[in-house]
Amino acid sequence: MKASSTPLVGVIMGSQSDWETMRHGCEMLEKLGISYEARIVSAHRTPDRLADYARTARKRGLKVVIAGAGGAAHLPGMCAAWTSLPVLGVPVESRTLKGQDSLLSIVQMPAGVPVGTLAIGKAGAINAALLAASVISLINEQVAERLDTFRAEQTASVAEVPVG
Ligand code: RP5
Repeated sequence: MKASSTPLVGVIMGSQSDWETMRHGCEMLEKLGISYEARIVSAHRTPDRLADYARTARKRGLKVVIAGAGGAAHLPGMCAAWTSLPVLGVPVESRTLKGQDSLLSIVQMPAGVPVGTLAIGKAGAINAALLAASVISLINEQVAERLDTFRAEQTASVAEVPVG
């Protein structure tokens, strides 16, 4: 799925170190059969790469961008500055402040350029993929069906009585 020539979702992250978190979102996209690409794009270390990526994203057929970053996490906001596609931000858990810095950096966008912000860490990465699937389900019936199946299976998997 990752190597698809026409990815629907772009998953970008500020550093290789973010992959441990972001891979969970990519796994969910794979589970839902949604084509995606994963790239390291840093707002401060590779600013030109970010500008190129975000400015061409819509033209290349992407429908949603998921951007994960930690610390002074300006990647999602800067990405949203360059594209009007939906941008979903995943705050990566940082060593020193446990991702609270990432969360506040991403969530507090001034009015006018939105970033849909998810939870810190793995849950946020997975939910970003599910939210991207919801967006794509508006124009893709197969994805809508897979999403409904996922939700039904998840519901069925919850035991009524705790064990142990
Ligand atoms: C951010 O700095 C990245 O998104 C990453 O979460 C954080 C630390 O990056 P490394 O120093 O591990 O490359 O840009």
